[in-house]
Amino acid sequence: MSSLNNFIPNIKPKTELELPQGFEYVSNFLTQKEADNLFEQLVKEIEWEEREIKMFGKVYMQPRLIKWFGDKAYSYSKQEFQAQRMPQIVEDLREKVQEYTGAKCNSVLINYYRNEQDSMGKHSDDEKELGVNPTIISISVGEEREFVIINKLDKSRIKLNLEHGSLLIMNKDSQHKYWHELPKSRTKKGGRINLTFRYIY
Ligand SMILES: O=C(O)CCC(=O)C(=O)O
Repeated sequence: MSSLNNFIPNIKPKTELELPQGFEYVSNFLTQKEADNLFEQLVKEIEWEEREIKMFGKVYMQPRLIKWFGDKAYSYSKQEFQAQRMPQIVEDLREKVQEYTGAKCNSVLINYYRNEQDSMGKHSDDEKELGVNPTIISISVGEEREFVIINKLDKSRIKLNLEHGSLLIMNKDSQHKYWHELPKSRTKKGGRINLTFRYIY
């Protein structure tokens, strides 16, 4: 039986945040219980990978653990991912996400930020395999962390706390106009898992 309730609860996008066009945030996409359960199961069941990344000719360990699942192989930031079937709990979440957004997703990148030192640098999800205006759907569980949206033209920054059980949609031309990042935190943080569902062509 699915661990996720197919009923979409009283979800209201946080319009008061005045996010730029192409961003929509929903704080309570998952119930507290669903979000707790998802976090615990993913920590336990996923075979997390620690990967290297090359920057300015040097090799570093990525400051987070990752896992990729998808119907097709994918490469991003010079990382290669083989096609791999989603575990049931992730499959259930994909269905719920697709139902809410109307977008079709055939892959998911999962990031596990172990503590305040783990992070993701400034980037946009604009690989050609994602299509012209990709829809990226991001689910966060675990510790709340700050997510920063940076305007590519004027470099202005919008900060958004991604809460336990929340959903963030990035679509339209958002990947062309903005970068996003998940900076290290100055305050102590527990674990956080983020799943970004995408469609790979
Ligand atoms: O952890 C996050 O919220 C950001 C994830 C992200 O930027 C990505 O997977 O491209």
